[in-house]
Amino acid sequence: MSINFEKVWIIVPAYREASVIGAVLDSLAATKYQIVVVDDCSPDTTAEIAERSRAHVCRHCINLGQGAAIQTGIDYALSNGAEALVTFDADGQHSAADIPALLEGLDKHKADVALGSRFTTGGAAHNMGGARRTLLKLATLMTRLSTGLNISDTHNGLRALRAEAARKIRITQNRMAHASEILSLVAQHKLKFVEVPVHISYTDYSTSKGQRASNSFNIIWDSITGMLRR
Ligand SMILES: Nc1nc2c(ncn2[C@@H]2O[C@H](COP(=O)(O)OP(=O)(O)OP(=O)(O)O)[C@@H](O)[C@H]2O)c(=O)[nH]1
Ligand SMILES: [Mg+2]
Repeated sequence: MSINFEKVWIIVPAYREASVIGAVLDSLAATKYQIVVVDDCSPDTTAEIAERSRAHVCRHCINLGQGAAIQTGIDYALSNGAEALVTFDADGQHSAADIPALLEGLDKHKADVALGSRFTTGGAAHNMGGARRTLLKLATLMTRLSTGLNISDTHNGLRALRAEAARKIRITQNRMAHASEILSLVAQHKLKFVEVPVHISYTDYSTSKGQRASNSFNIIWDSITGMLRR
């Protein structure tokens, strides 16, 4: 089934991104896709800025984490007739120019999920530090071993899902472990996936605000306790 691009929804989880979200939404507004920003109870003007764009805006009344924000966006998009969904960070690290290739990945390969990869041929992680690269390579190896999926990247927030796949992938990990959970669910439901090269930028802003290496322990802990709860 080919994708009706007007029924593609871009899901933008956002927390304290007032200084960059305007530019991110401008880059997305130039496309023909539908956009939903999920403001995760930001104490700044993230939601107000998003409301001035053509994006739909959902607001969490308490801060829950990126995983929960994505699940809210998925629910909203599915209830508005989405045929495909793309998850796209609000902090300026993702590029709208990568979205057509992700959707083409779904279309051409009849895939359920298209996973963005910084580390496959043609992908890039601009200005990524060496320590983070090593940590991500290690995390990718762990994900390959735990899920059996032959992937080159993990914890990459740029991905596309068909609506049927998004209905099967219910995220219960509210915080950052959702990225591993999504890959586990892809394996569990035997969803067909394809990797697509994408470009992720590491700016001074994203590095100062983004994830610390020490948060890896929280992600591993959340993943283990999440698996035990299932
Ligand atoms: N950190 C964080 N981000 C959230 C939250 N809720 C939504 N987000 C959004 O989730 C996206 C990813 O968050 P980041 O902290 O940048 O995580 P990351 O991109 O995986 O990690 P870095 O590569 O270090 O930037 C951003 O668009 C955030 O605005 C939250 O509670 N905490
Ligand atoms: Mg980031």
